[in-house]
Amino acid sequence: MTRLVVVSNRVSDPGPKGSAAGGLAVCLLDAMRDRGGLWFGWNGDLVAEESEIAISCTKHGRCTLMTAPLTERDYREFYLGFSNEVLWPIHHYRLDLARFTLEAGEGYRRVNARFADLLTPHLRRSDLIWVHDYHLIPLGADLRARGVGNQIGFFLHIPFPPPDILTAAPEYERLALTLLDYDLVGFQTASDQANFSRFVSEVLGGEIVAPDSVRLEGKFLKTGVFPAGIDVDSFVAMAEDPEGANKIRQYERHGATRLYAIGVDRLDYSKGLPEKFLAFRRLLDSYPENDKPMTLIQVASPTRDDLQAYVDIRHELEALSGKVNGKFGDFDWTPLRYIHRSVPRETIAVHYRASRIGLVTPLRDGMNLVAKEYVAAQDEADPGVLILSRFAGAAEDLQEALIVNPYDIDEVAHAMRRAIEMRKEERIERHRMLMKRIRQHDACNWMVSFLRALRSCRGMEDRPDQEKQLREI
Ligand code: GDG
Repeated sequence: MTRLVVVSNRVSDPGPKGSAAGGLAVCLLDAMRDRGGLWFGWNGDLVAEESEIAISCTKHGRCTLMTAPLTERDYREFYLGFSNEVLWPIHHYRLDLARFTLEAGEGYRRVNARFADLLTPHLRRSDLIWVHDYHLIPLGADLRARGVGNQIGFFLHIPFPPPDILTAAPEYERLALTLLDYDLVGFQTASDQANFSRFVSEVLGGEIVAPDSVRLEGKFLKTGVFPAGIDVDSFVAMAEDPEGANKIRQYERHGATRLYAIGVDRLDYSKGLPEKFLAFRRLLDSYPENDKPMTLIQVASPTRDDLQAYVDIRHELEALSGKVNGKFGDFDWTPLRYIHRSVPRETIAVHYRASRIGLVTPLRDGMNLVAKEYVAAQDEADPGVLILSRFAGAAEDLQEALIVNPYDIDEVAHAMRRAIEMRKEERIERHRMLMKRIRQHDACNWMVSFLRALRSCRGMEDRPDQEKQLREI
């Protein structure tokens, strides 16, 4: 059978099922446990010198994890610098937050080239290679330069913005050209795919052959839309855990309100957290004094806190949550429970289930798996309501959510009020449709449809010289 080789910046720890963060990791691990495969990437460790970099391999059933550390300099230039201070903000339409330096660009190229150097000797002729996300855009081209003629696919988890935004990034043209070395490039939504095709035609001077293919300088590239999903059944099981429900009942007995809204986000400026807090404050303002309509629980797990933009947003949220609690809090009520640490996945699942509202309001998001997890966790006989930003990729599919513009504080506050007052029959009907959609696009369908599309792309026969080189490695 064809071996699957997955390459991502970080490799997930394959703990017990359900412990990995994100349905993506869970599904990839499940699939690789079943069919065997190789997962290559950074193990999270840092070393001082490049000469100290060595590959380590661990076996988990039929799945091999092959990892390597980065140097401290790589971490600064490749990871924090180019990946997270250039590509992340630009792909999330935040040109104002992008910080470009020559060292960062050079570090990005260096680490991608090194990944290719480390991986190439371990590849087999028939491997199917799947590269993930914005850290590794040029990896396909780096592998081709080393004679790798296998089918190589790339999936972008984050948005692909319109050409006007991307052209503000120095070097983006060169970077986008490297995408043409893949056989298949996958996007979360049709609008990301269309933006990419426009970039190829308007900026690079290529041709849009069809909505799912472009041509440039004799290279032909297939693109596709593959919405990322979650492992629905494992999430349902976690949310239904009776012990979790007991815990919730205990603290409900001590609180002033039984209605909760929940938000779970990495603490990232793309997630629209200050706007969410302001909308919640607007909701509380709209009720008569002394009414305690709802508590907002916001888990904001720490992320990339070596970067100034992340320190700034943390300070902003601390100030805002303090203001809301200062103004509306009471002896028996903390209106906004802001949790700035990582919480176990099982705890998140039972809190989704106990919350009348799932408040998912990013300013821009590739997909947003939290929206899908919230839906999966609901009690189908008395479900909560998903409020979802129109700028999350998930909104292309989850139309039965209350779709909002996250910049419009009044609109979000109004949607919260509507969700509080929504009759059970309407909640059940909306939830039934949403459940159908998240099952249609679950993690396994995402992976299977991507790999099927990749396999049907042109193969080695197009590159006989590269095949020869590969044999010689
Ligand atoms: C990228 C794209 C795209 C969060 N806090 C905790 C925790 N989480 C889990 C959530 C969810 C995952 O992390 C976050 O996934 P999202 O999809 O919401 O967002 P990103 O991390 O930005 O992911 C995104 C995704 O890739 C997949 O393609 O949807 O657009 O940006 O699973 O539950 N998990 C635990 N503790 C926490 O405190 N255990």
